[in-house]
Amino acid sequence: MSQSNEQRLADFMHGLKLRNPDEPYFHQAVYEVAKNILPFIHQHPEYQEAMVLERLTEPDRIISFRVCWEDDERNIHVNRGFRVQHSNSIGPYKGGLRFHHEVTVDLFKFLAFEQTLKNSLTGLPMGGGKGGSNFSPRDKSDREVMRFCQSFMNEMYRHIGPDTDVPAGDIGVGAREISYLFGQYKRLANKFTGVLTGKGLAFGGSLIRTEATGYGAVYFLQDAMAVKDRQIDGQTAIVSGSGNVAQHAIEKLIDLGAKVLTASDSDGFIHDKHGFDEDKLAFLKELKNERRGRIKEYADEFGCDYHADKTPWQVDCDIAMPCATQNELCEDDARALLKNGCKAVSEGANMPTVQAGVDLFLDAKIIYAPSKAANAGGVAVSGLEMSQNSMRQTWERSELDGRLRSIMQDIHDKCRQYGEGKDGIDYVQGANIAGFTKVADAMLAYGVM
Ligand code: NDP
Ligand code: 2IT
Repeated sequence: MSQSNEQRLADFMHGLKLRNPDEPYFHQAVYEVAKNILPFIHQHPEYQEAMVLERLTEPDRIISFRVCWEDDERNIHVNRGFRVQHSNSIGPYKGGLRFHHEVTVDLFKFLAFEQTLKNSLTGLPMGGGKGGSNFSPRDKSDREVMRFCQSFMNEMYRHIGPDTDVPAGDIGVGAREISYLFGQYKRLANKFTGVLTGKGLAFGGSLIRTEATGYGAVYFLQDAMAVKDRQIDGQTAIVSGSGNVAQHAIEKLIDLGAKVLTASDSDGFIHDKHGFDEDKLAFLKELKNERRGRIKEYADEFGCDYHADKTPWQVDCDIAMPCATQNELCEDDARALLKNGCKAVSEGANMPTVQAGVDLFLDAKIIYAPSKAANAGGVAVSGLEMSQNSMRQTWERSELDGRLRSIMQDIHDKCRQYGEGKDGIDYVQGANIAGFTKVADAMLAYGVM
């Protein structure tokens, strides 16, 4: 990077931090984008003159509200709900809801900003948003989760709509939570519309939506490996997480012939030297989705190693797929992966790698598929769910999987177009520029707002 690009980045980040103090996630996400976009807009002064990046790093609006609910013992709890409506330049706000005890406005600002660029990459007409609550469904009964979701929607419903803002799931928000949320929206608004995605198949949900994020991250990896004449078959893979994204990344990796050695939750990870097979994956799904148990029970069931309070990144592998949470892969983890022979990283989670780790992967020139490109399959199929709802039609599984496959290939190719240099493909640069230009062009067209 030339001195002036470095200076531009430093100046930009200085201003952003002054405007958004104490928001390290948001700073991290914007830094990773601005690093690529500032040199790009220096070459395209129309974006600079219109202050597009400054405008794009200021959310359209942030909504915060009180959520009261009663537990099974009739104790009253007060949580906080959020929705960051980041940008509706190219479509209604669209993005998941996260229910987790550690959420903050900072977290949702980073996720909503990333979502805007990710959704742009899908090629579908969706803006970006994100929200949720500092409520954790863990250790709550179904009825408690239901009462919380209904109370959350009592306020949320006035801010969303099929042409306004269309939430979906994320950490802690799966099929059960979406069903309760949708039921309450329908009751309050007296409308049956595609206001949420990830719905059950009986009430407007789409086939392949459950699988889409994990499958999509593996499809992206498949295309990136094909550029180097390599394939997934016969590779060893390590995966973190054991929720929606991890389960379906593991499923597709196995399907394509990889040996998957690990899975994790917030208590630790299992290391299964024989690798997952269909039966073991079925056990994991039942454990996590039905019994809502801990990953240690997998080790107890199959007699493999369990490492409490550890992440899987020290395990030898060809492929690593972080599919749990942000900043779960630190600088030392990235060093260990490279030292142990990892040749490809595809991110199912959002921003799972710290910036220093990203820099190490880019310097080492391994395949590094950043989250906003690699995990876009989930929201892409959400976009297809919205289309089906609008048309009051349902498409078949093979049709939807085919569309997901081709959307991921298209995202890969766009990233390649903007990220290919003499040393290979920088997918971070490619994803950032390709995602940015579509949103930026719409903003230019609208004038100053
Ligand atoms: P789930 O709630 O289904 O699963 C989350 C998994 O991550 C669980 O195994 C959970 O363990 C683990 N986890 C959560 N927080 C932490 C933490 N602080 N430290 C360690 N492990 C943690 O969520 P999803 O699978 O849907 O989401 C996973 C990631 O993928 C997130 O980053 C999400 O933003 C991203 N994503 C999800 C999409 C989707 O369609 N669902 C789409 C695109 C991205 P535990 O049960 O112990 O909490
Ligand atoms: O991070 C994400 O892309 C998601 N949680 C999915 C969002 C969606 O609207 O399907």
